[in-house]
Amino acid sequence: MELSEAIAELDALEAAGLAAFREAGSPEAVEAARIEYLGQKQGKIKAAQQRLKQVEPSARKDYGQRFNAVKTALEAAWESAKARVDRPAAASGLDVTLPGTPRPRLGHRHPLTQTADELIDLFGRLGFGVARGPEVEDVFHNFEALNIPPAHPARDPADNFYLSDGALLRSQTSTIQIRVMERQPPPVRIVAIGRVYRPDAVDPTHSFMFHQIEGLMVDRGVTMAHLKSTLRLFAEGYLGTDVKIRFRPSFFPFTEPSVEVDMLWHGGDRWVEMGGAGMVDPDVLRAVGYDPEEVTGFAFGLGVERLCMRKHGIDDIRLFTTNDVRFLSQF
Ligand code: FA5
Repeated sequence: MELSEAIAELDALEAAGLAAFREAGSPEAVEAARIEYLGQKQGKIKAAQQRLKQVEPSARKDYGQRFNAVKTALEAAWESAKARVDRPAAASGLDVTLPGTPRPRLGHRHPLTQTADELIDLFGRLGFGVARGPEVEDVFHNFEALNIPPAHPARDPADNFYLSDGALLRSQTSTIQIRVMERQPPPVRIVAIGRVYRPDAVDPTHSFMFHQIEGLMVDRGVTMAHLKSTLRLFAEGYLGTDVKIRFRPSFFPFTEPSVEVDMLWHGGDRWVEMGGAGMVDPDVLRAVGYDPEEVTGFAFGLGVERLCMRKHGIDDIRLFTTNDVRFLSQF
């Protein structure tokens, strides 16, 4: 074979091979071009190499040189085609060095929801299960079963949100004590968290809607000592071991004796009431069918907003309901 003819074939092979790799748009197409041109068995480069034997011996050196150049060019074209189809984003003109789109801002649970979960968790570790009750209550559960007779000032329409037909928005979570005891025999050890409603004048520590966490423990031999140590353990667990709380004698129609529990407020210059508590009145136990000669119990009802405020140094209860993200995003 004439050298010029053989070289012309190599030129044509190079041009066709380069075009094939340039036009291959997918990993499959690149692989097909590789097999066609660079394949070990039947590739066109292999065939061109074998053609060396047909070239006159004196021209083999020139043919060999040109052959090596074509082979190197096709291998390089294969490498760059591979890199191109492996990175389609780069080939499509996407500039990966541009600043990204900001991640969407995720919301989170309201501080009071977080507080409720923490309180339930803490009392859970002290052995208290969780109970629930309705926010729209009847007069029986909100007052009567709690020893609050019809003429009692706590029933005053000015102090409650009455709806129709002897129903009202519950003014305390103590209603749940009754509902739990109606449902199950002793022993009982539960907490219940929920909203309560009172037409109180609003100030930094009072709202007309707030949350209470109610606790109830009824069993043989439950005493005031159990109540005090439970509340102290809870306060230290939630507010830290350096918290200062104090118990004051008080009165509730459904507990005897009764106490109020205060916590030293942030700043340390005044006491704020955390909740009410006491030993469940024997009449209340009797009304739900428990035998006060057999079992005794304690109950407490604590203000959830105030606990959260004391823990996080919040100075105004209204912040919980004004939906200011500068406040909410801190939790
Ligand atoms: C009661 O509601 C009783 N049911 C508590 C109780 C339960 C006593 C079981 C005995 C046995 P009191 O009205 O004091 O008690 O309210 C309890 C707590 O709720 C208060 O100490 C305070 O922390 C919170 N609280 C009361 N009123 C408001 C209000 N307007 N805004 C925010 N928190 C309040």
